[in-house]
Parts: sequence; C-alpha cells; structure tokens
Amino acid sequence: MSASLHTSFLHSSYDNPFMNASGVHCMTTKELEELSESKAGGFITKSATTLQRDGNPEPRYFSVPLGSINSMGLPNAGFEYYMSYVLDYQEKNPNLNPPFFSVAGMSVEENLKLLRRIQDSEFYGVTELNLSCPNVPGKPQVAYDFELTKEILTKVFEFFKKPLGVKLPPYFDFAHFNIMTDILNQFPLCYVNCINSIGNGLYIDSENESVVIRPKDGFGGIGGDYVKPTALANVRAFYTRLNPNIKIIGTGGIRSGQDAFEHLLCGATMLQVGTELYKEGPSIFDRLECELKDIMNKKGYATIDEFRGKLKGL
Ligand code: RRO
Repeated sequence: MSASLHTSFLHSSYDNPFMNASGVHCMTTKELEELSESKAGGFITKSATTLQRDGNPEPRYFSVPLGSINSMGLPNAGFEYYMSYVLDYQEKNPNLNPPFFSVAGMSVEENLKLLRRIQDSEFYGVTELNLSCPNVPGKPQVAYDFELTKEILTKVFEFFKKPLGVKLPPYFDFAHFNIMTDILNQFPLCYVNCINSIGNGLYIDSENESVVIRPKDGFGGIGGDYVKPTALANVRAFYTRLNPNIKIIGTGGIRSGQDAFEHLLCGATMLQVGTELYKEGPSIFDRLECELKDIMNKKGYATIDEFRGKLKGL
C-alpha cells in the first residue's frame, strides 16, 4: 500500500500539504520559481508592503541547532513585484494552483489598500493577510490587539470577496484563544495560519557575551524546534474552536515527517516550513514527503483525511 498525501484546500487540489512559510525562500522571483519547481504542494510569497523595503540591518537571521531567531524587518521587493509574478504565473500555468499571496501593510489603511488592489486584479489565488510580524521596530503585532484585529477584518470584508486567510501569532492562554475565536468566527475567512514566529525572544552567544542579531538589541522571532509545542497547541486550540469552514494551516517546528504528522493530527490541512527550509533549501520537500508517507504506511493510513484532527485525549 502506498499512502497518498493528496490534499483538498479551499476547493483546490494539491499533491501534498507542504508549502514554504512566508518569508523563507520567497523574496525574489528566482526563489519563488525554485519553490514552484520543488516537490512542495504549494508556495507563498514574502509578505509584501506597498513599496520595496530593505528591512533591518544585518546580521538579522541566526540559525542554531534547535531553531532560529530573526529580525528581518519585512524586507520585500514591493507589492507590484509580487503582483506581476503571480499574474504572470497564472498566465503561464493555467492548470496549476497560483502561489498564495501574502501582504503585510504597516497600517490599517495600507492593508486595506493592498487588499483592494488584489480584489480589483485578475489574481484568482489565495491571499494571506499577515497580522503578526514581530520585527518592525515601534510596530506591535496587530493580532495581539483584539480590537484592532476586529476593526481590520470588518473593513476588509466590506469589499474583499476572494479567498482570504490570516497569519496569526502564537497565543498562550485559553482566554486569548477564546477571544480570538469569537472574533474570527464573525468573518468569512477561509483559513487561519498558526503560528508566526514566537515574537521577541533573545538568543545569546555566551562565549562572546553578546546577542547574535543586530536589530532591536538582539530580540527577534523564534522558530524551529523551540516552537513546535506552541504551534501544535495553537493549531489544536483553533481547530477545536473555529467554525469548521475556517481551515487551519499549521506552521512551526516542522522538520520531519513526524512533525508534519503531529500538525495534521492536531487538525492542520496545509503545512508550512520555515526554519528548516532555510537550513536545507527546497529539496527538503522530497524528504518530508517520503517521511510522512512512511509514517502513514506503517500506521495503515491511505489518506490524510483518515487521521486529520483525530488527536486523542486521555
Ligand atoms: O520580516 C520579518 O521580520 C518577519 C515577518 Br514579516 C514575519 O511575519 N515573521 C517573522 O518571523 N519575520
């Protein structure tokens, strides 16, 4: 028997649930093309702002054995660059799913402007609104401000009719899972993506008695093994609370087939890989696919639907 990783997501069909996490290997058209040619089931662009941004001073990403710390500061080539890419991709590949398009405006008005531009365009793919960038000095993460999140979503859905998901930061308290669920359930969202990096961690080099990244005195978003339990908790918490029309993308700590299996068991439909994709490059998707299939074959699962969300209690 050979397990199938086939995944249905928002009425589209994907060969497998794996994607890059926005921000990793998706800043330039060259990197995006490499993802398109990889074994990833889908892929997403770097979060775009209206204008190109250089981001924070380097060093701004540091890899450690158990994960990563970053304070990139939203470097990106600007909204129109990614819009041209996705439209061109659609034209050249009418039989493939278009890339997901991630946007991260620096204000309510900018988010509305970017989404209006997508609404008025020929883009027919999925849009992800990043409400959780932890690294722009002086700008708190939007989705930790519940009122602001509700205000943005209210204004967005006055005009936005295309498929939309939101990228959330991790939450750490049942009260916050509940408040956020009450807000998200009021809107025709297609999915939530849990989680962005755990914001404002601090990794230090004790030999040099120093921080390891330059921006924000060394504070940055944490990814990799460090964050997997938090990511699984957020996937599970939202899967068990949200209206079932709102799917979950699981992101955080996926570096093996087993990590992927765990995210699926908690209820994720698609899976995004950040830190480990940065370390290994796009060939990681071949390995993840083989490892996940192996686990499913050993357990006797022919499809992901047979176990998705079916985490047992004790
Ligand atoms: O660019 C970044 O610093 C960044 C972003 Br926008 C994000 O959403 N998550 C992250 O860890 N880094």
